[in-house]
Amino acid sequence: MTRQLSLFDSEPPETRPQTVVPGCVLFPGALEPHMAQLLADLDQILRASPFRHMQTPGGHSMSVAMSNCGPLGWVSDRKGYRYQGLDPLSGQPWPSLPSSFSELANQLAHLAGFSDFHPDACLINRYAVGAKMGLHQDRDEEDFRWPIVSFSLGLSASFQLGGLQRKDPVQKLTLTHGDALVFGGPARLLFHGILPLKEGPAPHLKPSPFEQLLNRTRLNLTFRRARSTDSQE
Ligand code: MD3
Ligand code: FE
Repeated sequence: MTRQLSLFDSEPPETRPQTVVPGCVLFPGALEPHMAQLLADLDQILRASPFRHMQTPGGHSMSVAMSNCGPLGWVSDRKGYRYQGLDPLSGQPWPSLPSSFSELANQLAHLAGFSDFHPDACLINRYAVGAKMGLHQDRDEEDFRWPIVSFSLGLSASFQLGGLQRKDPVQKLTLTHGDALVFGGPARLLFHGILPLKEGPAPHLKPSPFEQLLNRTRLNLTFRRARSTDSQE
């Protein structure tokens, strides 16, 4: 028996997709060929809907600054967590989701075994040194059959991946500039978080002000299907 030929067989082993746990696939460096376009598009999005520190329902300010693009954006305030079509800062719709982003997220989801993923929300997280995201589950979406796709840019972070209960043991994974991750199926409701960001070696970037930001910070994009596709597609 010969095993199935993979698209990635000609690549060095460190850039091949890795299944971290069932339903969670890491694509090391998968964003690298698309980096210039991704960063140019992001720069434009953030001019229209800049990063802001949202309030938690408990009244604390999050250490991670956030923005969104796409038909829906994730927001948090004293009233709770939800997806909404308008940016509360501008009162305008969130910037549109560039097709270059959604096509790449769709391809990676497909390679991880999730076909026909059409995200309607992209949350953009910005971590300065010291910023963190505590262990949590992503449960604000209507249909957990859709995966979440994550793009990591800038400084490396220590990602924690746990189980279906908060008390379950966690494994650590380093996410670096250019990595993509897909979480679906049995991994979709796993607890996860980001340890406080440390200063670190800077990725290779152009001298433009936006790219230089990535020498001091980490950005993470998560592509989500917030509203169910049942009865509309
Ligand atoms: C595992 N963001 O925005 S992305 C988030 O790096 C979030 O900013 C982190 O967790 C970050 O909600 C981690 C990786 C990720 C995203 C969604 C998941 C991991 C996940 C959903 C289920 C399980
Ligand atoms: Fe999350």
